[in-house]
Amino acid sequence: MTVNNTIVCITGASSGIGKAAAKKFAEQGARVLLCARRIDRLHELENDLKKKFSADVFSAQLDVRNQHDVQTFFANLPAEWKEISLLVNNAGLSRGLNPIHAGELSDWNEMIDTNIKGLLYVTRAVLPGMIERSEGHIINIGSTAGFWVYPKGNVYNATKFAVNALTQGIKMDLLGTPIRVTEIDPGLVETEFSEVRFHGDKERAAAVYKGMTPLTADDVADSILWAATRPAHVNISNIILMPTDQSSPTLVHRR
Ligand code: NDP
Ligand code: 8X3
Repeated sequence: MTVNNTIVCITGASSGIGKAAAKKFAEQGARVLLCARRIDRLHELENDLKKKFSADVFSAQLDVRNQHDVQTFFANLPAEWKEISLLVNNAGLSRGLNPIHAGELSDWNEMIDTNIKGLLYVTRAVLPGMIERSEGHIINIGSTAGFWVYPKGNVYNATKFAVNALTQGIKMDLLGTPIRVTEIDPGLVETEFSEVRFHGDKERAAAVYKGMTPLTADDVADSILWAATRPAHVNISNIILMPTDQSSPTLVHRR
C-alpha cells in the first residue's frame, strides 16, 4: 500500500520517534498531521518538511491527557484534514526509575494519563471516522517494556502492558472491518526519552546508552512505515525491535 497523499496523524511529533516518523511519511508523500505540546518545535519541523519534501503539513498544539481538548480538536479539524488514514499513537513518556515504595505519585499519574488515557482519548476520537469510511490503520507505539517487566520499571511497564492489551483488544473489536491495528515495540532508542525519565538529568540519561549502540528514532520510523505499507490484507500485529547490543530490557552488552 502507498501512503502517498493519505493523511497520517502522529502524536508526539515534536521529538524522537514521532519526529522521525513525520519525516519518513512526509518523504513518501503523506499529508502529515502533527500533534504535541511544544508547538514551536512542530512549526520548525513543519517548515523543514515543507522545504525538503514540499509536504502538506498541519501542526497542532495538543496535550493528549486533556480529554476535552482531544475531542474538540479532532471534531473541529478542517474538512481537508478530517479523513485520517493512519493514526500513530506515539506520544508517551516514562518518569522516574524508583522502586514502587519510593515512587512519585505525580510521575505515576503523568505516565498513566499520557501512555494509557491519552492513547485512548485520541483513538476514540479518530476511530469512528475510519469505521465510517471503511479504511484506516492504527499503529500504537508500545515497548519491550510492555512484554518484559524490569526492576524499578513498575508503572512504566504497566502502562506499556496496557498498550499491548489495548492493541489486541482494538484489533478484536475491529474484526470484520478493513481497519488494521499494529503495535511497534522497540527496546533502547536514543531520543529525549531518558532525559524526560530522569527529569532533565542529561548525564544520567547519557549513561543509559553508554558503551552500546542503541536504536535510532529513524530505525523505529522505518518499521512504522514498513507496517503501514504492507498490502491491505496483511495486518502486522507486532514488531519487536532491539539493538543488536540488547537481548532483554536488563541484558545489554557494553564495550
Ligand atoms: P521523546 O521524549 O523524544 O518524545 C516523546 C514525544 O511525546 C514528544 O514529542 C512529546 O512532545 C510527546 N508527548 C509527551 N507527552 C505528551 C502529551 N501529554 N501530549 C502530547 N504529546 C506528548 O521520546 P521517544 O521518541 O523515545 O518516545 C516516543 C514513544 O516511544 C513513547 O511512547 C515511548 O514510551 C516509546 N518508546 C521509547 C523507547 C526509547 O527507548 N526511547 C523505547 C520503546 C518505546 P511534547 O513534550 O512536545 O508534548
Ligand atoms: C523504553 C525502553 O527499556 O527504557 O520503552 O523501558 S525501556
